[in-house]
Amino acid sequence: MKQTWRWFGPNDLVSIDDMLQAGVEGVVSALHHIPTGAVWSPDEIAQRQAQIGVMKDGSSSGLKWDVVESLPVSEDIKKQSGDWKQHITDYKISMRNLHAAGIKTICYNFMPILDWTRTDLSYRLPNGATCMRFDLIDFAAFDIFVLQRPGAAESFPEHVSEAAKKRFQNLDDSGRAALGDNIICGLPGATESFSLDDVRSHLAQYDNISATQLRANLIDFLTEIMPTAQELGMRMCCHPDDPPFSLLGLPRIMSTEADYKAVIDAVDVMENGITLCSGSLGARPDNDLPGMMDRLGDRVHFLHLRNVQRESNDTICSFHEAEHLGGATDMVALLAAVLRQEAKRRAEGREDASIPMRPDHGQDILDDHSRKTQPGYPSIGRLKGLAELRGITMALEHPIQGIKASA
Ligand code: DNO
Repeated sequence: MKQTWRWFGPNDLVSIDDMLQAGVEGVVSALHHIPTGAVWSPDEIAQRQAQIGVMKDGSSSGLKWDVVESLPVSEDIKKQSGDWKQHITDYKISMRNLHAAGIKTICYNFMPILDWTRTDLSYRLPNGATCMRFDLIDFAAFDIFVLQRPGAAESFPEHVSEAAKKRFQNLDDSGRAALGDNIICGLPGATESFSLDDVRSHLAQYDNISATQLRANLIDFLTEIMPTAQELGMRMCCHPDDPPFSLLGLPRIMSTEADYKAVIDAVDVMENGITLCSGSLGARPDNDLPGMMDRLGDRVHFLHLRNVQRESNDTICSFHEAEHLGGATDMVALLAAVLRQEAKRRAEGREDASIPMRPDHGQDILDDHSRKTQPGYPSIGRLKGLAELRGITMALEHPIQGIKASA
């Protein structure tokens, strides 16, 4: 695995110098300031590469921009509305520009309207660390009483709607406002932030788009871009829905192994790949992460390694972000599956035998509480996660263990 780290650009309070000291080997970044749908020009790409390449004192960092996360897919492409064909043409130009700059792995997602979603950005754990949490009752309270989406109350199990009513009644004005802000103001990396009215009008545009239709639109998008990806040797990797179930009545189509299998089978080329995010997928009890790595591994082009603590065993449940080795996913088993996949690729002579991974998210611990970085992306919490993942990997790869391609 290549140990990478997400960097939001020059405004990120975690610097290139910081990540070097964390032992990072490569960088994941995006041109967040460019509006979704617009072409990423060679100049803009080169500028970000230059920023990644230097430390604060002007010396070389030795780091490169390895993975784009994300080259966003426009709402028009997802809905096949408006200028969607032009957006696809422009998407392919951005792919070509990135390839010309030496970048060959692109992460994207196909979540309608909202990217990743949490209700609490600073949930206090018993030891004083804080983390991000998705509370289903809070989310239902937002959906039913703040957004007042028609049909919202009926879309949750009765006990959830009842609990949401009580929760909302007990919140003061600032609590009610915070609920909405956390959900719709956009988490880092999300392409947009919305007002309540924006959300309502966006939602209306999905009234006639079923999950089947959205999947067909994703397949059309992939059918369009894959010839370019194949020509360039560009690895495209679709990030799962986070959380991996429908929100606000919207279709979500990349939440399970079966979802990935359907899309891989429909556009069956190696460049049509996966961002295996153990945290997003791990929020569902029916997702077996080590098994998914074993079964879909040859298409996994990028790994997000993190863990969640589910707070019930229901498919749609509350959860919070656990330590990287805590929570629901057996991280040792998952890493062993990754190493098996890498050994197989090496035996096959694949150039992508080393899969880029990043320690995804982290709890806020120690000095993270005063630095106030992007929600979910603290320096020390991530460094701890990376160090733990690195330790396991090193132990599994040690000759004492004898991991073999055939194991
Ligand atoms: C959250 C992230 C997501 C991810 C996009 C990928 O931390 O993993 O925002 O970057 O969904 O397209």
